[in-house]
Amino acid sequence: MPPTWDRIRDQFPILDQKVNGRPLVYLDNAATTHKPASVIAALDRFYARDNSNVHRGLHALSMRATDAYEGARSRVKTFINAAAPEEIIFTRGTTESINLVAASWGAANLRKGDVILLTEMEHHSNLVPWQLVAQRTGATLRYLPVTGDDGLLDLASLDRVLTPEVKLFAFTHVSNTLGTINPAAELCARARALGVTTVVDAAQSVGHMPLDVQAMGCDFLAFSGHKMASVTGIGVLYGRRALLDAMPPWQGGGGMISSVDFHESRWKPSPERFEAGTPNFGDAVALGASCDFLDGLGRDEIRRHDADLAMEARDRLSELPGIRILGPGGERGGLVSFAFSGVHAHDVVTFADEDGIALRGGHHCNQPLMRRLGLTSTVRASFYVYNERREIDALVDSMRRTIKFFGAGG
Ligand code: 7TS
Repeated sequence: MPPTWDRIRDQFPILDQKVNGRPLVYLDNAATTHKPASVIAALDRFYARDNSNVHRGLHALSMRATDAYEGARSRVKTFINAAAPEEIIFTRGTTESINLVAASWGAANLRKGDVILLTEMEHHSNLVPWQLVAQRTGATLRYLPVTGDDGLLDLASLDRVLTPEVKLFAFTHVSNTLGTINPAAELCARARALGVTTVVDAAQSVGHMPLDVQAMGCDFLAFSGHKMASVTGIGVLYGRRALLDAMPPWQGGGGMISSVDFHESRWKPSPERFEAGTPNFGDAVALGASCDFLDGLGRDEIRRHDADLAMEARDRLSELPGIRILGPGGERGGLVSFAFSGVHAHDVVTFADEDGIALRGGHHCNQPLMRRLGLTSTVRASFYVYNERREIDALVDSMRRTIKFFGAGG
């Protein structure tokens, strides 16, 4: 079935179920999205017909599997408008992609006195790897502040923090807690003007909106398949070719060498240099299928759809007593986070589950941001292509029930 908005829910088999006797309302898409039948079928077809190890054999199945794997790389290249397929490295996901840059580029380029610039809204995946490489190299971390509950980056402070000691600027495109869409092209241009290398965490953006790495002007970009209608265990690191060619391997093994001696080896260029061992070719094929699915729906249309739902949810929730809504009052990505005075996020989420609604409650791997905002946790509703307005009705009704039960909100 070609992807269409018409009867879109029918294309996601998992949605057709009841939870606690109520129709499932899945609003935990920032954690992971569901997979359409076309992606599941692509995976099934690959394993049923083409499975074989890639880049190794001269037999028919191995050649078919290699074509499928390299075809997926080309598909991802087009999806984000990279300049060449060699700029697409398959990883396990956003976390591994960022760790790759930190371990390889970081170790080769950072030393004592250098500064790594991050923002206060980073997911732990775009924070802890930099702490580790800072400890190893003697570089230090610095943060671009967030303005407050409206969750914008404090761009007025950028000149103060983006100084000549900064060697790398890593920031998220869309915040997984605030829903803020950061001005990635502007931030990359400001960094580039000072010769600063940029890493963009696109985990929450690439499946929700058009994304063009050349227009954005980033040096590296990381994302995960499972947050964009594809499967777990596959993700991407995009890197500009000149940078990748100058970087040392981060893991050694089969597939990444041009020759090996007892005491030293030579490396292949990117992408093989960074894909030691048998790569996850089956899931890469599924990622290619999810690119087809999302482009079939239209990335502008997806952005509009997800943002409209998130903004409507924000506006309707803001009418509830005792609620604190985080993130921008204007345009935002497809999610909304909130907190009730006097009710723990875990209680809210447990109550919602009784109503068949899947929400997330906690710190969302944003502990420093939570501290900055004076919170320990929030409740988060996050939307994707199959969500509908009536699910916001269900969410608001459930939140009303929670407030009534806990006597919260005054
Ligand atoms: N960066 C951002 C902005 C994220 O939201 C996440 C996952 C990651 C990185 C890590 O992605 P992974 O696929 O490597 O794990 N975010 C969430 C979330 O908000 N709830 O569960 C996972």
